[in-house]
Amino acid sequence: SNRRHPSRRRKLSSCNSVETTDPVTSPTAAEARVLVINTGGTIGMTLHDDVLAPKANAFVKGLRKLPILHDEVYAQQTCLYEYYGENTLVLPIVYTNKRIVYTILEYSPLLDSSNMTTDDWGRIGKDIEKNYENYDGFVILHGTDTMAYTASALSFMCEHLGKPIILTGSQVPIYEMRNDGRDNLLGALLIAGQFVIPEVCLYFYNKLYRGNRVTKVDTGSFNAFSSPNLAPLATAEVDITINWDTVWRANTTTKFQVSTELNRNVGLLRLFPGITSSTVRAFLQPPMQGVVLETYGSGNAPDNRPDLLEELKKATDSGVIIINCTQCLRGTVSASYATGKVLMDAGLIAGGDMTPEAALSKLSYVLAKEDLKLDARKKMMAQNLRGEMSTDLVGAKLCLSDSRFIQVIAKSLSISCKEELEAIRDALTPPLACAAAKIGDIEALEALKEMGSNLCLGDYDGRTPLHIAACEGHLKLVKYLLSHGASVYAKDRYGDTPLCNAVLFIRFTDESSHSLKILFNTDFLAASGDLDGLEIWSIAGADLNKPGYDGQTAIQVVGSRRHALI
Ligand code: ASN
Repeated sequence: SNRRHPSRRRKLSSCNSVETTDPVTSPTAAEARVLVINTGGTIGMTLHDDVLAPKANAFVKGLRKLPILHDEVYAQQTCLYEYYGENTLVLPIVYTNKRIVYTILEYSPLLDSSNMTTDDWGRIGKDIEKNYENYDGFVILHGTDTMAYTASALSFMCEHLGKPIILTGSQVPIYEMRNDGRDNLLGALLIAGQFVIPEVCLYFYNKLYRGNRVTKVDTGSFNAFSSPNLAPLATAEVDITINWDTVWRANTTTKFQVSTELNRNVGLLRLFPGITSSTVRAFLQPPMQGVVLETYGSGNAPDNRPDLLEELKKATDSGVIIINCTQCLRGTVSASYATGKVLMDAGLIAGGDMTPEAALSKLSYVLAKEDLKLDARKKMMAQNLRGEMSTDLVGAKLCLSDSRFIQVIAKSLSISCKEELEAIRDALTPPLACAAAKIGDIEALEALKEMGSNLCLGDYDGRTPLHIAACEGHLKLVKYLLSHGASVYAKDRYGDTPLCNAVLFIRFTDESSHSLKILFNTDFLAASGDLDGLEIWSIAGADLNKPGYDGQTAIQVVGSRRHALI
C-alpha cells in the first residue's frame, strides 16, 4: 500500500511497450493508491422522468472518457487493469511526479443521501477498515444533503486514524456540461493521494474542511458548505495549501479501528418561542437516550418557563444526556446569561462550538460504548475527541517570541511580522528536525516542537524525522515521534515510507531490530492482508513462518484474508 508495489514494478518490465525513459509513462514515478467509495448522490445522477436519480454501473465508464480524471495511455502501458482490476483508473501525472491510481468501489443500491441511515455509516466504516492498509487515502462520494452528518459520524467512528478520508460530491451531476463534480472529485483525489492529513474531511468548492465542523448552507451554490467555527484545513487554488497548524493528529501508535456500533435513540430538538412543555415531554420519552437541544444565541432558553425547565431536569435526572448547542451558525455556547445558566442547572452539558450534526453523531457514538457508565459518557461528550470543538479559545496560538533561534534570524533579515516569522520557521525547521533525528537528539526535537514546528513535515526530499530515525535505528526517537503524531505512512520523493526505512535498518543490523519490528509490527501487516508489506519484511529477512500473537504464522493469516481484498 504505502510504497511502490514491488510485484507490480516487476510486472511492468515484462509489459509491452513501456518506455522507461519517458517521464510520463515511467513506472519509476511513485504511485499513490486511493480507494473511492461511491455511495451515490447527485455527482453520479442522471435525469429520469424529469427527476434526478442515481444510475448504477455507469460511473467508472463515464470517468474513463474524461482525460482530466483518467490517463488511458498510462493505464495501457503499465498494465493497470491487469494488476488492479477493471474498476481502477489513474490521474494524469501531477507536478510532484506522482501517479494517483484510484479504485472505485460502487455501492448497490446507490443512494440519494436523504435515504441514508446509521447502517450506511457502518457499512462505509467497515469498508475503510477492511481496505485500510492497501490504500494511501480514501475518498467517499456522497450526496450533499446529509454529507455533514456522515462526515461527523465517521470522524468519531474512526479511532486512531492515520490516513486521509475525504467526503465529496457535487451540486450538479458530473455528466453535465457545467458541473462541480469533476473539480470536487479531482481535488479530493489529489489531496488524498498526496498529503498525509489523518482526518475525516469534506472537500467542496476548492476547500478542504474538517468533516465534523461543516454544515450544508446553500442549495443553489457550488459553494454549498461552510465550516463556521474552524478555518479550512486546505485551500486548492493556484497551489494546494495545507494549513498544517490546524490539522488534527490522532495517536498513530495504536492500531486503526472503526467503531461501527452506534446508538439510534438520539435526536435533535430546536427551541422556538412558545414551545410547549408537552412537546418537550413527548420528545424526551424513552427510549430516547441522547438529545441535542438547539438553543438561542450563546446557549440560552427562557428562564421564566419552569414547566419547560422541569421537563428537561426530569429527563437528565433519569439519565438522558442533553447537549446544549446554539442555533447560531457561528460561535459557542457560554454561561454569560441567566437564561443560559438555567439550562446548566437543569443538567445540560455545554456543547461549546460544535455543530448540531457533530453533537448528534458524537452522542450516537458515545452512547454505544456499552462498557462506559453514565458519568464517563457525559465526560466524553464534554471533551474534544476529534477536533469537533474548540477547547481553549484563548492562548492556544504558538508564541514565536519564545524562540531565540528564529528571533536571531528574523533580526538579521530585518523582518518582524508574524506571517514572515512563521514562513521562516516553516522553511527552516523541517531540515533541522531531520538533522536532530539523525543524531537521535530528542531535546532538540522537543525544542523545535515548542516553537510550533510540525515534526511530521519532510525536508526537500520529503523525508520526515521519522524516516531518518527509522533509518538510523533510533528506537527512543521513533517512539517519541510516533507518540507526537508522526505518520508511518508519509512517503518521501522516492515513494518510501518510514516502514521501508526501518526494514533497511533491520536488514543491516541485529541490534534493537526486535523492538523496531514490534513498533512497525508484522502481525499487524498480516492481519490487514498487506501482501506487499510482508514482501518487504521477507526481503529484510523477517521470519514469516514464525507464529504471531494468535499462534498463526503471518503467511497463514494473509492466506485466510486474501479473499477479503478487492
Ligand atoms: N439530494 C442529493 C443528495 O444528497 C443532493 C446532492 O447530492 N447535491 O444525494
